[in-house]
Amino acid sequence: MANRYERSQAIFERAKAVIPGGVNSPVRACRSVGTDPAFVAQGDGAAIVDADGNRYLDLIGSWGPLILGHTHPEILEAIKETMASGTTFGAPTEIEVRFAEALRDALPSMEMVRAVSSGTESTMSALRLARGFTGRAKIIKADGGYHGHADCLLVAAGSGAATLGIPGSAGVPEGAARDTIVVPYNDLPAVEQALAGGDVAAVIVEPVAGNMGLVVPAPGYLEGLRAACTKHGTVLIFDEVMTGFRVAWGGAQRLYGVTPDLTTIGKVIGGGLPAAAFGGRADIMQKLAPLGSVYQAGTLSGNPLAMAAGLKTMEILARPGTYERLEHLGTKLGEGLFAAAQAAGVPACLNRVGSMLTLFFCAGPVTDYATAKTADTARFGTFYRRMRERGVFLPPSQFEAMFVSLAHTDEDVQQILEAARGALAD
Ligand code: KE4
Repeated sequence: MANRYERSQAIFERAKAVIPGGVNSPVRACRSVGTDPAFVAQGDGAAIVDADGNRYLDLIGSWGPLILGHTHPEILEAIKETMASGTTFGAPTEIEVRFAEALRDALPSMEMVRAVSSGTESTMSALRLARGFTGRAKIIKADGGYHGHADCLLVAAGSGAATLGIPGSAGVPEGAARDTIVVPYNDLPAVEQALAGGDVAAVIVEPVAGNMGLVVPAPGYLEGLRAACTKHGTVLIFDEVMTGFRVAWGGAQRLYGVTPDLTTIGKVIGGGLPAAAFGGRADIMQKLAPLGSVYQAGTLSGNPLAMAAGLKTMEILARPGTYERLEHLGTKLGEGLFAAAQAAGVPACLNRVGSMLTLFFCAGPVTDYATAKTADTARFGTFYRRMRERGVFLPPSQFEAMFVSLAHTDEDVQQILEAARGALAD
């Protein structure tokens, strides 16, 4: 049988000679699902085509940004139009103001906004700002929460519930980790215990967790974080890099009705180009250079092309029926995947909010990282490989979320479910 990955494999060999692991972001190497990556050649709405011409229905969506699907004509047009005037200036442009105004209109808690070029930059900057505003050193994050790769965030949970972090990566010095307290997600008493220790500048949390697989906030959890942070004068940061404009117009703060002090946001708002942002209470944001004493900067921050793609994306998402459609697709896919696992007698549980979802290969419930880790990752790897053979591109990790886009049709969902029934029967 012809090797369906011949070209991808040849490119991968070249890639490994010049890029560590052959990829520019580790998860893309597919190491946790026991196969090599397919190199993508073309996006096309809900689908992608790899270097060997194999076509897949895409449930990665570039890890969230492509809520409109690939090669959306209005997005490409907006970029082309903007490009005609230039690509970057290193000087302020009006489109950056429109972008900040659009974010503030959609998320009123973002009274002021600073644009950056990645989610990591947004969270790293927001944490420095919270520390500068409060004069405090400690930060609290959830075990299994991912907020990008700034040193103070690459911290593993120490032993016990609310203990000081230990480096979660080589190269992170003890000093960069020791002020980070790691607590279990959905565990409010652990946060209150950590806050009671004093000197906490910020709590940073994914209001819907997407980086341990999808985990939903327990009833009252977000409200509890809000009250506890207010009581201790600690800055509450909602990391909406993944949930912003994904789970609702605006984000999870609108869905759950809880207002953070700062929000970090990215992915969807870049429209497929590198753009992210952080923002929130004006009294905090005004501490930022050039107004205040907290330094933060970026050569391509507010890049006009990314602003154009992001603004057009937000404009399209604001149209009537958008989130109802995403909810419909997410429901169909989630219910169908769970039913397919049940029919195959495979222990599984399905967590979903809107168009982001995860099928965990364990009976569940999955409510935090400890329970997520009980999932059968070997079985997930087999499922991933079987689905790719059947033309469906899943995120290559049990601890990631699938994303459905507005480009997916009901027929696409049925095709995915057909593939899942086959893959699970194997
Ligand atoms: P980036 O620096 O990768 O743009 O954003 C970091 C980040 C921050 N906050 C949240 C909630 C995020 O999900 C992310 C990035 N998410 C991962 C996917 N789980 C990006 C994929 C990758 O690392 O290649």
